[in-house]
Amino acid sequence: MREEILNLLGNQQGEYVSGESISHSLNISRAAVWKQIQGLKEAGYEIEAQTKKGYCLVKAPASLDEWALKQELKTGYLGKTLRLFEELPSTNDWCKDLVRQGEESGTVVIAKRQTVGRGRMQRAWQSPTGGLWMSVLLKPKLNLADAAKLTLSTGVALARAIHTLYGLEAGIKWPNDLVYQGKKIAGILGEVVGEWNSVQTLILGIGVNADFEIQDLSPELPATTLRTILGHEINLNQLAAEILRQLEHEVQALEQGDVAGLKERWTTCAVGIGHAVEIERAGEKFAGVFHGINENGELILDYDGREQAFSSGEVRLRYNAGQYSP
Ligand code: BT5
Repeated sequence: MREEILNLLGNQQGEYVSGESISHSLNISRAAVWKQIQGLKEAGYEIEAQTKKGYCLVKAPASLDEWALKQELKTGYLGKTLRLFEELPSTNDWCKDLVRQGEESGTVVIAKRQTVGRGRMQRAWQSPTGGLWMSVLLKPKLNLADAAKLTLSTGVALARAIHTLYGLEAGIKWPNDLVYQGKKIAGILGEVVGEWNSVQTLILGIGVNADFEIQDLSPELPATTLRTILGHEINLNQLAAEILRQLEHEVQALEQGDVAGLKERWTTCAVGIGHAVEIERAGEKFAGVFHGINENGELILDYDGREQAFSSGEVRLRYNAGQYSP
């Protein structure tokens, strides 16, 4: 019912639709229409009401809302099936359950807050209300090696979405943290579900510190939020839709074999290339110069005059400038 009313109002956004025509179209009483409108207002919809004219949808909410997100969505298949929750332990874990139930590729799970959000390597991810905590379920037409590159693609999609919407130059810290002036804005957790040698399903978990203030995170974290940086409200529906649009584009590019293009786009968004860094692998430290990534997505370190490749699962990267370390 809620969606039907929104569709009626949304079809003529900015214009008035009479209560009588809504009640007639949906076969409900005028009082029921009024009640639904009150509910929508409480959910953040700006709706004007005039006695003679009826109701006019002025603005959809900036907070997460399924109808509003779908209006913003400009993808072919990503997010067409959307599951939005008030709270989940972790959207990645919920997505894994969906995979077991045979969910289709492109489904997106979003929670307004997470109670046990996860980072990589069993690290915790703080997920207060106002963030964008989202997992994308994908069955890409890729082998395992290429599918693993989708976490790089996701980083590119995030950086590009943030640049497109806000003109903000956030950079990717290898392998796929999004940072601004050394502080983390977003992180990605890519997980494979299924057999090791033939990728069946991939879950791309995306966490963006979006529409909340930095005080909502532990003070010791070298983190920031889009709202703190930009000083205004962030429309989470618009942000989610733009990330999904960019991501769909990246997935298609990779499925068409454009690994070189991905590497180039990733490199353009990356921070720290050409700078002194320190890599830590199983307690061993390697100080050298960050030379970017190879086509496998591995970090290339110029170490003692020779190039050495490191894969993301096994190392930590620190910029010597001391700007950022997780
Ligand atoms: C990541 O891990 O950056 C991946 C984060 C992925 C989160 C998304 S949200 C939707 C989906 N569902 C989930 O359960 N997870 C995904 P990593 O690079 O390991 O970074 C983790 C570290 O970042 C922590 O150990 C903290 O130091 C720091 N951290 C925790 N919460 C943070 C936050 N909100 N902002 C910035 N840094 C944070």
